[in-house]
Amino acid sequence: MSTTPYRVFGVENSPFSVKVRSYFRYKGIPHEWIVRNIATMPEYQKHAKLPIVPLVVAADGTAMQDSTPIMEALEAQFPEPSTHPESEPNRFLSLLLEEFGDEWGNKWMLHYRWAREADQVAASNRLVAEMMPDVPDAEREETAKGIAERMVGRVWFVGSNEVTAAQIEDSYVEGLEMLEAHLSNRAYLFGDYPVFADFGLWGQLYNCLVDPTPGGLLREKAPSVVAWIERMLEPKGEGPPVMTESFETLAPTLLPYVKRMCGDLFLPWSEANARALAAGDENYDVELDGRTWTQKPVKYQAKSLGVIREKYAAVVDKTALDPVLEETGCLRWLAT
Ligand SMILES: N[C@@H](CCC(=O)N[C@@H](CS)C(=O)NCC(=O)O)C(=O)O
Repeated sequence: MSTTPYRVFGVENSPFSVKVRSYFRYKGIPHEWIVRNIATMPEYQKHAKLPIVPLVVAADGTAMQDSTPIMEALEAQFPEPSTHPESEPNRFLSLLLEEFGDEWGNKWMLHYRWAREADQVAASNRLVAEMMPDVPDAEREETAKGIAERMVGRVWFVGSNEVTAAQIEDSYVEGLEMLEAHLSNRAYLFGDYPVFADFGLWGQLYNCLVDPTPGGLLREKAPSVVAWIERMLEPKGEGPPVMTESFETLAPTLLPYVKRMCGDLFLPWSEANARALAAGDENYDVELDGRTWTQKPVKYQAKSLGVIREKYAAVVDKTALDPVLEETGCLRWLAT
């Protein structure tokens, strides 16, 4: 039995794992980070109900999976320092951007990781080094090649294909440029302290930074985003103990990002995906920002759209929130 209260099974190369680890670090919740590899697999398998990381195991053996519910459960138990902005519209925008980071940010990360040879080689070698440290040197290259081949065949899952590649990459670059403007004069997305939005988006961009193509774009176009990525590895609050900035000072650079990323791309995509899944379609096409997107429907993202809609519905006083969601083109996808 471990003497630390929480064990976090994860992988450095998994955006959702590092997201949860940074959350533990920021909150100061005692935990042990356990790399899920061949050696730790039997212990992992004793607790995991789904074959995914992160897996968080409490001292009493309670197991948790899925990064957002994990953070919500911990937030209820360890409310300070809070990782939610204290009022609307900031509070809900943080939840929306967390969901955006998890689901659209994951398209950036996985697409770039497996789209070009240079990134495939870098990523597959990192995966072998982290998860199969005992593979003899002579077999390393072959093993990495096998991983790359398998993964290249699987990125359809996030909708990365010949039709969508340009839109994924354009949204990455546009998103970085907008985030650069936003983060050039603040430490975290909503001011001096990290909130759910930071953790969700960060896990994906932290992983983008280590691959040659997306990492090169980050360094070239977004030095303030790189500084934020580095800060978020061990996040600490900065400045006076004010939770987040006022909406008015965030809005000029935050709202354009929410509009382009969530209103024009992510939410209409998520809605089309959920519709196709409900209709039992094999494949779907949707017009996103004037371009055709095509992919097979995926289940988890339909469920998480339902969850963000429930979170929207649960906002008791929507007076400050609805005009902002309307202005950013998000309202029609959330208020159903
Ligand atoms: N929605 C889940 C997604 C977790 C997830 O997709 N994890 C990936 C790694 S980033 C995974 O475990 N894939 C299977 C594997 O690596 O064995 C979450 O937020 O935790």
